Amino acid sequence: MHLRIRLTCRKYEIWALSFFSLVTGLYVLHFSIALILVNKEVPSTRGMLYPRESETREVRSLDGIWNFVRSDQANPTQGVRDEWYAKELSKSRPTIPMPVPASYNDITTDNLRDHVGTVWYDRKFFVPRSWAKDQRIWLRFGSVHYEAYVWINGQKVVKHEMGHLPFEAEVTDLLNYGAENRITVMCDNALIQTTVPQGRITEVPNDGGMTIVQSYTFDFFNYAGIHRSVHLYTTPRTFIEEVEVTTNLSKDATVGEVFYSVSVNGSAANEADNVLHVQANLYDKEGKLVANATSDGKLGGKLQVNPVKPWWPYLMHPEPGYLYQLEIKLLATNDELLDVYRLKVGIRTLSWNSQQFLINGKPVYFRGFGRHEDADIRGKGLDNALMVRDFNLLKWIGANAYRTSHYPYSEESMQFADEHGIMIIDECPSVDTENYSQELLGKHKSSLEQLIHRDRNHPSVVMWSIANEPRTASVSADSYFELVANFTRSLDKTRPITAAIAVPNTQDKAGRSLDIISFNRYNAWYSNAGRLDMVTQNVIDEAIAWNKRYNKPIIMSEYGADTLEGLHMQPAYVWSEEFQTEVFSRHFKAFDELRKKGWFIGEFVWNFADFKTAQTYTRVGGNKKGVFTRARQPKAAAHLLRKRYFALGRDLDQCSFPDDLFTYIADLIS
Ligand code: GCB
Repeated sequence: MHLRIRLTCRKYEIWALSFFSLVTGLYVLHFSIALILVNKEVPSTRGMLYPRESETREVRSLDGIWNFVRSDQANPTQGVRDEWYAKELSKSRPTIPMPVPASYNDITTDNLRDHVGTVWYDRKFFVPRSWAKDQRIWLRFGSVHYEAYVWINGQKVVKHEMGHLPFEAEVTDLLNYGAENRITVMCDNALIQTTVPQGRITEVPNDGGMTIVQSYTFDFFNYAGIHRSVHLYTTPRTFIEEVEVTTNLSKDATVGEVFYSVSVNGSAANEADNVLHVQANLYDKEGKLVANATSDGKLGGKLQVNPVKPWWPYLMHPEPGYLYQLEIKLLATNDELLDVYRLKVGIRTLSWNSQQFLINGKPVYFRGFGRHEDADIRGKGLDNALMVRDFNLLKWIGANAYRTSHYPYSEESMQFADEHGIMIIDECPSVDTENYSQELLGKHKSSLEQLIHRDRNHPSVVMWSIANEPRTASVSADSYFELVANFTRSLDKTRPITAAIAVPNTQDKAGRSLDIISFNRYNAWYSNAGRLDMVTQNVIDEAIAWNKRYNKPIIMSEYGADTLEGLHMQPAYVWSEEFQTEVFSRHFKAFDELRKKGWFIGEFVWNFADFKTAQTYTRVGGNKKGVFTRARQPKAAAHLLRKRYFALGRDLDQCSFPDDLFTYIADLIS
């Protein structure tokens, strides 16, 4: 069989050979006329609370060194057909050690980096005898990119499609208690026209005959593997499956309200004479109880906090990121304690209109970054050291926001953003979307459903981004984005919707469906390269045109220039540190003009740090538009940006300057 045919059939085969139903349609035709798209339902996520220990729950990490096998590129389904999951992987193939969490691409010295298709992981673990008692055990993955199939002790457990998002399954009946167990994961990194994001797989000749090539138009490396932590956790038989929280503030911001609603899973919930109820306790940072309530059988209610400390962004208030702890206790009719779950809650309001975006009634001016989860060696694998360093740099430079370009970031980083008062524009993994289809629409909506389910309780999340640089000039984009935006709104009415658009405003068909318009443009780089005299007016003109067309608040969501650290040229020349600094400065001038208009609400540099991309002649070791290097050290422009972000903070939000913001030059200058 030709490789292409095998690959085209691959997903059918895997599904048919394993345990789930059949998916349809792999490659999608390019339609030049508008598609008739139907608003079909997408499956709803359940459960998936971040795994936390409590007096009723235990958590165990399965992170560490796993065994790893790559499939033959030409035969990606062989492992399923030959049932590699039925025994240790090493019995089928020689294995190599592989860290979890991490991308597998940059770990070895051979070309695993460019492998296309399936890879396999397994490891053994012990489950204590005590876990066999009256409780349930769950297996949870923080994320596997792009598609994952999981077995425990050779038994099917779960299949999940979509990178950067968590999934879980109950494994109570599959485990050996007080004994050894084996977990096997097959991961598939192939991106095709109906995955989110889209890619293409082609069969091309090479020196050895024919080979498979993965291509994609988006500008970051398609890192793959078990990217985030793997946990086993216990819950009682009847347990708190979901907690949803929304908040409100009185007009004078002195009284806060926390609305909570809880869903329960388990047999006790179905017993007619057992009216489950919830006791909700809210504690402040010092651990003092500030509000409590007991729900009725509807398992929801309201807590009132008076006086309240609202959640504020970094530099907008002397005490940013204030979080309360919400303790949810699930009780049976006789007040028997069934389950306890605790989460952090920030009390704040969001609102927006055709001019402004406001937090707690105060207009926000975003000063931030587009970023990537990306690092040397570990790729997109969760790395706490890197995460803490990045937040230190964000605070050092005076940023108050970032966009999770171009996919959901780790849950741990969302919690960190809550704590530090960094506002998040939370983006789903739809990047460079084109060739719109019904199947793609379903997956795109599902990615947003999973994202909103995961992140809805984070005070740091202030906006949903439903796409980056989709091809919105096409006729089909019109109804496609209307459906995506309306679906997003139906899931969360408390946050505005944006998308980062790059087509000319005259051609765009998505903006009418958004609440806030974000645009990406590279003046003096992709257009008029090197022409620093062609930045300021172009930025002003384009922002005005977007605002005129849609009468909505405008953000410049990307601008910047590739910069090789250590390359200096005076006068400024492309790729030099002087050039990046000048490009920024010319944009700042435009932004200050635009700010006077009242509807220009934010500036986001592309990018926070240098990052890896696919190999092309336009990229030297990756995309170098970082203000920081990939090793997270500042380029010259970082010092300029820092002065601007703090100057904006002082002007708009009355923050104070850090002591080391200005270097002493002379008595004459202050
Ligand atoms: C863009 C994309 C971003 C790229 C950037 C660039 O417009 O949104 O993903 O990395 O341009 O540097 O080309």
